[in-house]
Amino acid sequence: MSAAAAPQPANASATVLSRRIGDDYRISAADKAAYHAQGYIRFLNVLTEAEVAAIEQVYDRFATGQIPGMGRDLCDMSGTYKDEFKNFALINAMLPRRYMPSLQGNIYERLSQSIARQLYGEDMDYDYDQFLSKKPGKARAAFAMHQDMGYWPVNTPDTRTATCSLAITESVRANGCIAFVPGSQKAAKLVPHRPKGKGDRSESHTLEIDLPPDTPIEHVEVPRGSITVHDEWVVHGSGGNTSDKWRKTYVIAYRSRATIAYERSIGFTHSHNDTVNWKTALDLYQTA
Ligand SMILES: O=C(O)CCC(=O)C(=O)O
Repeated sequence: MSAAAAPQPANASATVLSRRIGDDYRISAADKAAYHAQGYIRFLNVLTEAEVAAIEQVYDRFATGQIPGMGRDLCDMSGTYKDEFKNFALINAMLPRRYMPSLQGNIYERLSQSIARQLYGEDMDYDYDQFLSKKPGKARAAFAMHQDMGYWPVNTPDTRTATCSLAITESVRANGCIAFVPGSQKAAKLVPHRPKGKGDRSESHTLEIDLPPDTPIEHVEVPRGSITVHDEWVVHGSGGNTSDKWRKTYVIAYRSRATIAYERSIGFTHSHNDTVNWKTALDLYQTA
């Protein structure tokens, strides 16, 4: 006689979706697999309106140039270090937490750390943060296509990275949302990067790569309060802002404790004021 089938709980076959539980953002197995397959993922509506509004008040002090003493950490990623702040199109405030320590421990930090640790393990810690703001009506406010590894020391042994981007405003094609080449992270290899414009890195921090014209690109549109995450090898960038509204993004990247310790020991802090004493993608490109 066969045993009677055990009664199934009502939701036994229901798919478990990614969801927020307090300061934790629980990633579903399907989303985790999609992240590793594509090199990026989006999580919709993670922060509440009140949480984003509170962060935006601080954010706007950087985006309007009210924080003194940043040197090259306040620059235009679509221009040069010589540009005057009033003429910036893509305002990049590096390391806002360094210049305003009260940002430490905010709700986005707590949620994004939970995301990074689920994707890569409990040794993932805060590495750097960044505010990226595109002014309205600035077609030139594009972030050139690149791999994040293109900007970092190339000899770091453990490259694992989860870079989280919180949409402080909605992020859509018209205001220059982030765009990825799906699966381009799979080779885990640097493609040649060159300095943007006239080719002098002392004039501009920005690097760029050439993509074949038929390269598939996914533009990832998200509402305010959503988070996208990408890895260190995926090719990505973003277009200009042709809309009449700002695009504001709050980036926090997580890397392993060992990697952070190693990179600090060679003097790399992600500040544009660092003196570069390490091998970069540019050395590879110039000697290629
Ligand atoms: O959000 C963007 O426009 C690009 C940001 C980016 O390239 C990055 O965070 O690595």
